[in-house]
Amino acid sequence: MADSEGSVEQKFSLQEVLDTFKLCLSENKEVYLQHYVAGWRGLVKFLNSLGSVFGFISKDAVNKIQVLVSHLNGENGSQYVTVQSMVKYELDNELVDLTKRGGHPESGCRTLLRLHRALRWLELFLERLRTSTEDSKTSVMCADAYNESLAQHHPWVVRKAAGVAFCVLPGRQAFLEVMNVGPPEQVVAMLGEALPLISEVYQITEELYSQHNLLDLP
Ligand code: 1Q0
Repeated sequence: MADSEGSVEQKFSLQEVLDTFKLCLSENKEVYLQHYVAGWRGLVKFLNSLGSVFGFISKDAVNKIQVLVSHLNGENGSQYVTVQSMVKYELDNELVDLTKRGGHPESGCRTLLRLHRALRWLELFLERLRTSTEDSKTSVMCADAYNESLAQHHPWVVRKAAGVAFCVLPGRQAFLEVMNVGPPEQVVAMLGEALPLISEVYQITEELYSQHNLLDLP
């Protein structure tokens, strides 16, 4: 099937996501927006392969990716090269709704914050997956990670829908297989490699947002 960019849709591979997260950090530890967004694209590809029950989640993620891409490709795109430069540019130019939603519902800052919170879920979930045993349930790992992170930012109805979706996740073995890495031990090894990267990107963004009081953007 061809995607919107006309290229042939490829299978998800964990390696590919790992590579994009590797590219995310600059030498002085700034986060490149382009690669951050590419990492999410890879994850959405994976989510789509799990079936239409996850459609409402992937739709929201795609919307957010698109908002960020349009900033990147817009006339002020050069201000959006890194998350650090985006925060500075949007704050300096009063382009962020800080306390209630208003004139800037699609600021880069508030849009990225939603993905940033989801990255914490990903980190917690993948760590559970990495240390899981054969009889562990992906639905439980996923729900526990969600309740510890993203759920705190979601209203009841979204939490309920997410809970339903988690129940139809493939079992651990099938889940590891669709990652297209190889046998379970290899997936576990690759997760061990991916997690510190994801975690570092998360920490750097978290600190930046915290310094600028941006962690509760409406
Ligand atoms: C594998 C199962 C995936 C489960 C994903 C867990 C996240 C559940 C989130 C459900 C909420 C989505 C509905 C929309 C919510 C929005 O209201 C909310 C706030 O935005 P706004 O504009 O209303 O203020 N949006 C969000 O919180 C953003 C949520 C983005 C979630 C993106 C999840 C992408 C998941 C990718 C699958 C990763 C699979 C991991 C294995 C891959 C190994 C590297």
